[in-house]
Amino acid sequence: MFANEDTIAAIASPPGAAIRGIVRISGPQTTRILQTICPSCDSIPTRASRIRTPIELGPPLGQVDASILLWPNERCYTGMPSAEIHLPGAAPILNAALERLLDHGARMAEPGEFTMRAFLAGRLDLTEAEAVLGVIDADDKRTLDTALRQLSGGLSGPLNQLRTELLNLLAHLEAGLDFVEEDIEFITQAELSSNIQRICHQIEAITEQMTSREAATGPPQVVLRGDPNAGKSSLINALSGQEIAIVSELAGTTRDCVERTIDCGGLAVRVIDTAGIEATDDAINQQAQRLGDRAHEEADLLLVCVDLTQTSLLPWQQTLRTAGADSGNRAAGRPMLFVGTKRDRCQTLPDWVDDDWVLTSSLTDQGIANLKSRIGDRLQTSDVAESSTISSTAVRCRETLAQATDALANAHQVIRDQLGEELVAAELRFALDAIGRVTGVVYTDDILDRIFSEFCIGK
Ligand SMILES: Nc1nc2c(ncn2[C@@H]2O[C@H](COP(=O)(O)OP(=O)(O)O)[C@@H](O)[C@H]2O)c(=O)[nH]1
Ligand SMILES: [Mg+2]
Repeated sequence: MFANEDTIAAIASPPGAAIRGIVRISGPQTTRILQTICPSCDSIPTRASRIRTPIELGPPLGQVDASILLWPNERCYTGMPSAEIHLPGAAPILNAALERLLDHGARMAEPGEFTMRAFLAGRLDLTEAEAVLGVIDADDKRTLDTALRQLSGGLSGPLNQLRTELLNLLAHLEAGLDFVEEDIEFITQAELSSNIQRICHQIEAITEQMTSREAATGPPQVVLRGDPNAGKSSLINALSGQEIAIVSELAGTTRDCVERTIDCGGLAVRVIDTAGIEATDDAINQQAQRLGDRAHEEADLLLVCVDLTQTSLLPWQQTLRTAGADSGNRAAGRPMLFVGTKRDRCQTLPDWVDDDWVLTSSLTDQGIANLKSRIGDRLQTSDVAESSTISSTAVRCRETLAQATDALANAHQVIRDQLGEELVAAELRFALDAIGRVTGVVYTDDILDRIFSEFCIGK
């Protein structure tokens, strides 16, 4: 565990050249250390302020102009005196400034230590701290949105609400225990039972929501399916703007699944090209079919590719089409988009094409940008993107929440078996403790270590 009385410092801006860089310092010695490196500053303000002053970085740099944001007391993110020193963003300058702080008594911050102090100071709860990590790590817009939603209390809000309700139930129950001789009842058994059940179901729903997010690690998968020669490999090339899959007029060219991550309307998406669907005796081709089928089953979105020069829809295409129409374009639970290919080769559109179809030509790039935005739209509105939990929180919390629902189920059983209210109260306390561990109302060193060690230094 980190020593909380130390003064810690680190470079807080990302590595690499930038106009400005930030060195952060936090701890009881903050103002004393600043005084020593700001020779021309007569006195350090006692209120939050911005100070423009040269700071002394020693040879060969000498004095460099800095802008210091200072929080001299505990009314700050980390709950103790802190400052951000804004400097020109060159690595030698930032390193020299950090070294000066270390020379004068600060210690190098551990990864995540600033955020951990904010948590210990009650500025953030644990799910919010993990959201800070999510914001730092987010590599696409969707992850960033999720992290930001969590930061604004997406998970802890409902859980804290349930925790308060449980605390109230427990208070009623315990009040009843105090007056057991007088036979005063503060809450009826039936009320207690139904409230416990309701809270239990709500926690289960939250757990389910988190699990769906956890399953969606990595970008959503978009799988190209269709007959041999439908133009799937040409399409992945057109979507990625690169020749990554072999295109040929010979049917059966694609055997391995070729994959590429593509930006679809701000969403990173894994697009996978597969072998054309066909019945076959050839062993290699059979394996290609199995690979294609597996990708199909794991797809978040299927692109059903149909050659627009075809005279009619084939039976399997017809089946998907009907299934799609019946259930909002979902067949066997898979969202799908119908893509007409080789638009440049057909003069008049066939009658089986309707407004839902995306029409493309990989030769002229017609419809390719539209296809990307349609893919982005479909995935952004799907369940995958809805949940407001980042996956590190999901992993940590699922088990703990299961302990809470187990305890509540036990409490319910204890009431039915009339085993006594003391036992019910004990189970409720257990459930409260578990929920508290998720939001960090109750925490252990082990949980803190696990979460904050994932942060980068300076955050
Ligand atoms: N004119 C035209 N030909 C295309 C288009 N897309 C694919 N083709 C041709 O159709 C044949 C099969 O393409 P390919 O991408 O290998 O199909 P796959 O078997 O579904 O992967 C090749 O000869 C391509 O050049 C297109 O948009 N326009
Ligand atoms: Mg192919």
